[in-house]
Amino acid sequence: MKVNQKDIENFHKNGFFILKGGAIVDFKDRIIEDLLSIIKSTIKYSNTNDKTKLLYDDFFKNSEGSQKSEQLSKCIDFVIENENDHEYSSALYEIFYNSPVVISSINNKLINDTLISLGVKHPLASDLPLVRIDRAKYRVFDTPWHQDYWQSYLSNNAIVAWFSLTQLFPGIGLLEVIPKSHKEGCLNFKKFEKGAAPFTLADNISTKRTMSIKLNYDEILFFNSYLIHRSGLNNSKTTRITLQMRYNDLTTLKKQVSPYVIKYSDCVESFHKSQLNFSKKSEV
Ligand SMILES: O=C(O)CCC(=O)C(=O)O
Ligand SMILES: [Fe+2]
Repeated sequence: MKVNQKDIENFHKNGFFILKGGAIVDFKDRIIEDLLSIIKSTIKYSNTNDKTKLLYDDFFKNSEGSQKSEQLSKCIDFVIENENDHEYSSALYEIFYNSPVVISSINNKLINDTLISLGVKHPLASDLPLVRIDRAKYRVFDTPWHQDYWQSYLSNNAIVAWFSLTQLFPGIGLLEVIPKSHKEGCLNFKKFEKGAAPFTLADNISTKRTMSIKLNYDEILFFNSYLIHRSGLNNSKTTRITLQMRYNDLTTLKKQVSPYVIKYSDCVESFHKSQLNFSKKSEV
């Protein structure tokens, strides 16, 4: 699964490269195995009633014979069809981030070697791996035209590795990219008002050359952080689950700082506040 000279040239020319190989199947299967166990535990330890839990349990057991990506699709679709107010799918979006298997997938040799071949001499994580859950026909979280530069702001040659865990087909919302647009460098961006994404490009861009990236299960997309891209619309009946990993380069860092910020979570903050109120009350 070596990256050859032509691949490297095309990556620099077009701003993206697709890596293909059998080892990618094993890599994705391991992540899916973990996501499935998180889905099962989330339902099992929730406060839903025992009858509903049994229903889920039965469904999960019945899906076990299928191929991993199909099993993940079936299970997440079943959860989304049967939940109220995105109760479980919203929780899963938060929890997937905290999986040690997902976090450690950022240190994959195959990905690391590819990054080096594509010009990131000493890869550094610029973010934790993000697991996106894109529900069918749900537009709020679609990402408009943007560059990932604002996430990977420390290196000019930062690269994003993007791949899908569920099967990709045109209606599910393929990632759309504008080949060669990375050559423009960092473009101005502005606040995005129409959805959950924070930013979009400030100025109009030519979208004539837009390409939808259809990846097979044994493929991973690598793209330059300056490449202009956006979410395709998921008009299908099935959820799309994808992963993105972002890397800076230690040898080109503009500043030697960490992009991670330790944050006091809302949950801990409100607990502390309630404790403070409680102790104030008891003093009176
Ligand atoms: O997967 C997608 O639809 C878009 C992902 C993306 O561009 C991002 O999260 O930066
Ligand atoms: Fe992006």
